[in-house]
Amino acid sequence: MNLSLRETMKEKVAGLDEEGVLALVRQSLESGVDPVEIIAACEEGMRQVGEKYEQGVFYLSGLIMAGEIFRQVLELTQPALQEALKGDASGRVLIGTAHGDIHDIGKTIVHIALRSFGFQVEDLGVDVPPQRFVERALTWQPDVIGISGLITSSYGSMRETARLLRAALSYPIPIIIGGGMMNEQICRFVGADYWTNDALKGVRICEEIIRSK
Ligand code: B12
Repeated sequence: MNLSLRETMKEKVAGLDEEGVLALVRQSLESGVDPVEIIAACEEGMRQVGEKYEQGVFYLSGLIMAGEIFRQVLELTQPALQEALKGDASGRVLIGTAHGDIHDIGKTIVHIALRSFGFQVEDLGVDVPPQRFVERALTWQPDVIGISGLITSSYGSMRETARLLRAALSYPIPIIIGGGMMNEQICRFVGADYWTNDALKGVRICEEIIRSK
């Protein structure tokens, strides 16, 4: 994707220009632009929407609109994304968004990417209580747990989820946390093993975990 297309797409998302974004995405897909790059450009636009919300330029309705725009971008790009991300990985990944958090766009991208690469994925949805992760992990015995969290107030429930999982499972379960604001410090606070703010990096971490088993 060239720089000007990337900038235009980012600006259209940040400007909540729904029709403009969708037209540009369609056009880009038709001309063979990598769907991963389309998602990345839109993700940057979403970050700007968040900044505008923080600055008081947008209200909650702006976040809602941005979520709706990205949902449609995902719908449009999903077939090309699945085609682009093929793999023959094996392993079970249990994912969900932390208790108290309802953001699910990033988690859905991770879900699509993991499945496309060949993983079995079970998605517990959003606002998942720690005990629900534990119950499902006990019956399904996943190889990896992935928890998504975008708001600061979700870090406590991520930490509780990790604590309960470690206490309940008879094997050491690798835990990855993901979301735009993740960093090493949050990872340590939560007691997770890995963190990322990039779905494909998450897939690579899962591949590495399975390979080293
Ligand atoms: C859209 C949006 C919403 C939508 C979400 C719609 C939906 N269906 O998800 C709605 C309107 C619901 C919403 C609500 C709120 N939001 Co909001 N939202 C956003 C926004 C603009 C974009 C998020 C997004 O989808 N990004 C695009 C995706 C693709 O990126 P991503 O999630 O980071 O995912 C990528 C990676 O991180 C990674 N990843 C994500 N999860 C995982 C998991 C694993 C396992 C792995 C491996 C990887 C991985 O893969 C993805 C692809 O690479 C962000 C801004 C931002 N900077 O993120 C604010 C933001 C997250 N929201 C924020 C806030 C404050 C709220 C509200 C509290 C607002 C309110 N007053 O009610 C509520 C919270 C509701 C709740 N209890 O959860 C703040 C959080 C600040 C904070 N420090 O806590 C942000 C940062 C905006 C801001 N800058 O102020 N929001």
